Amino acid sequence: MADKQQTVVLLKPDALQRDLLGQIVTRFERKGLKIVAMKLIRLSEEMLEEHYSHLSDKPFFASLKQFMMQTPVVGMVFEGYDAIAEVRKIVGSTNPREADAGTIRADFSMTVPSNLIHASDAPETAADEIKRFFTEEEIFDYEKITDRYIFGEGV
Ligand code: IDP
Ligand code: MG
Repeated sequence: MADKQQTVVLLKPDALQRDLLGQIVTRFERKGLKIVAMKLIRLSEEMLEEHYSHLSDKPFFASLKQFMMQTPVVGMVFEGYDAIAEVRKIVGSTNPREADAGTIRADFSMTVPSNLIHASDAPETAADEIKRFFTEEEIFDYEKITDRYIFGEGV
């Protein structure tokens, strides 16, 4: 039985400015990933210092933080079997010009700083990011009429 997981996606300011929110969300919906949380978030510098702490010594850190604060971002939690890896697969590599065709980053973007989207990369980071960006009340547990067709026996 595969592992049912939850993972965080942030649609970055470039996705919002370029009116790509709907097209991006559609890609996850059609895969069968369930939206269990969704809201606009105004990111603070403190949140970004934590979220991108692995990049704090990089020369682009300040501009990355500034970029992420230009507009609200759309914060989402998706649920599904192996959701963390499946979402990363749909998102594609960090560099959109190295990402596989058919991924969001390859299909809609050109450069690393404007790669449209964040997705958690491991169970530990997904758990941290859910806590960082969402309260328990903002994460929903509900049945969809399509669950039985999408998940089948859940293998
Ligand atoms: P990821 O978003 O694919 O997980 P990370 O290495 O965690 O990639 O980097 C986080 C984000 O930081 C990237 O999505 C990108 O927006 C930005 N970033 C990473 N490397 C660079 C760089 O070399 N120049 C500018 N921005 C970068
Ligand atoms: Mg990352």
